[in-house]
Amino acid sequence: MIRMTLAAMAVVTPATALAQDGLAIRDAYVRSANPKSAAAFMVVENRGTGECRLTGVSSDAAAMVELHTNAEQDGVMKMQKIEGGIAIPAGGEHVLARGGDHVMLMGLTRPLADGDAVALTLDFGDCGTRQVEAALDNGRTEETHGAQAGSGGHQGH
Ligand SMILES: [Cu+2]
Repeated sequence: MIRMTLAAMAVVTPATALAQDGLAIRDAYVRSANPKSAAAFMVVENRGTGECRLTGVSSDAAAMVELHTNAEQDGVMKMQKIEGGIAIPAGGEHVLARGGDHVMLMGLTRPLADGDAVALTLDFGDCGTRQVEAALDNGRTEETHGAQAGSGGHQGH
């Protein structure tokens, strides 16, 4: 029995280790339309050989942090909590952008001003955690990820 367990671990461990080394987060920034809440956006890249799943985010800057997406409901775009996390495939990336998936910060411990940095801890489950600092930038336009433009009806971010 012990021999079988060791063999199984030998198969699983290398892929996991590579995946941990392969996560990169770029273009992180925060928008805040009111003193109570904010939304964080970023690109999560997985250069590893195994899938990683963003299961949750925590921050000292807010009482509650959730993964949200926008989905059309009865012709209106509405924010919804993402259940089960966001999978980032090996060799792929996931874009959190305005009008789409985002990190929602609710109950800000203090209002944010332009340039204020928010520290986020991203929990990737088996792939470990990552720290990212995202500065508030309400004037930012999403020229690099224009696919989200024109989705409309998304007030408050
Ligand atoms: Cu939201």
